[in-house]
Amino acid sequence: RTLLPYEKRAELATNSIAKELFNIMATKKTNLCLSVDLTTTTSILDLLEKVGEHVCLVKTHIDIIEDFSADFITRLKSLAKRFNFLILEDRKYADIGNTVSLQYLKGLYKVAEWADCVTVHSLPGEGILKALNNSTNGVSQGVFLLAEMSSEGNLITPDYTEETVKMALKYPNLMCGFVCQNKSTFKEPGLIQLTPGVQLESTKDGLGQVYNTPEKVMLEKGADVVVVGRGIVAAKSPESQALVYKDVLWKNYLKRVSGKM
Ligand code: UP6
Repeated sequence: RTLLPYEKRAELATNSIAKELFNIMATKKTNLCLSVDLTTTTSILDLLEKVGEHVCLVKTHIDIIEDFSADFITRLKSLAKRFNFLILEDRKYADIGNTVSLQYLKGLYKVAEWADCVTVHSLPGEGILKALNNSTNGVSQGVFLLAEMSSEGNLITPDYTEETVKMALKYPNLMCGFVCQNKSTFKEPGLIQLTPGVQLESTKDGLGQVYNTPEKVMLEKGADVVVVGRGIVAAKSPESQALVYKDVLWKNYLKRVSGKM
């Protein structure tokens, strides 16, 4: 899986968002996902004006924003269109199917109306995927299922990871891929490995986050799309730092698919 170029893997994707994301990566030559973990709409929009051209995916935590409005979503969507990136709401749904369906479609944020894809825990069982599968209203959407986490001491076991992958494979039309840390987690080349916990500056934060380098996640750990948050967002110049991450990730991607590792 990890030796195939993204444009080939686009052809093998069974979910339309995964296909689009592979194609965006191949076209823009970036596999950087920016996690915009900021709490005001202007700070997010200003940052995306500067770095939108360098990313394939923007990951939001919509519920940390203090001045959320429908207008913010309009602006975010127009940036996504202008710069050709997709939007992942990192909600990490983890309840019974019925509740998750309501959380996805309703409430203040109406995630289903604007997010191309969302993150979901497998913990509650298959009903969570059934619920999301039935909540599409005919629009394209995708799910990244959490098969592993980056944080120290997390309770996910190898068995849980394996069962998570099995569950996902029953929903090929819904599944974009996995939030995971290792290349052995799944084999299917049409699915995407989204890997957070990446930074150049530090190896951990004070609250359990563990970081690997861009080179390690690309060459050893099988990452396809790489999530960077504070490595860019908290940098002195987020714009130039985004470019640094984009370049080092792409260089290692090219090395990986060239087979000369
Ligand atoms: N995230 C992780 N690890 C996981 C899953 N998700 O860090 O296993 C998310 C966090 C955060 C981002 O919720 O938004 O990825 C990482 O941010 P950071 O680069 O600032 O640590």
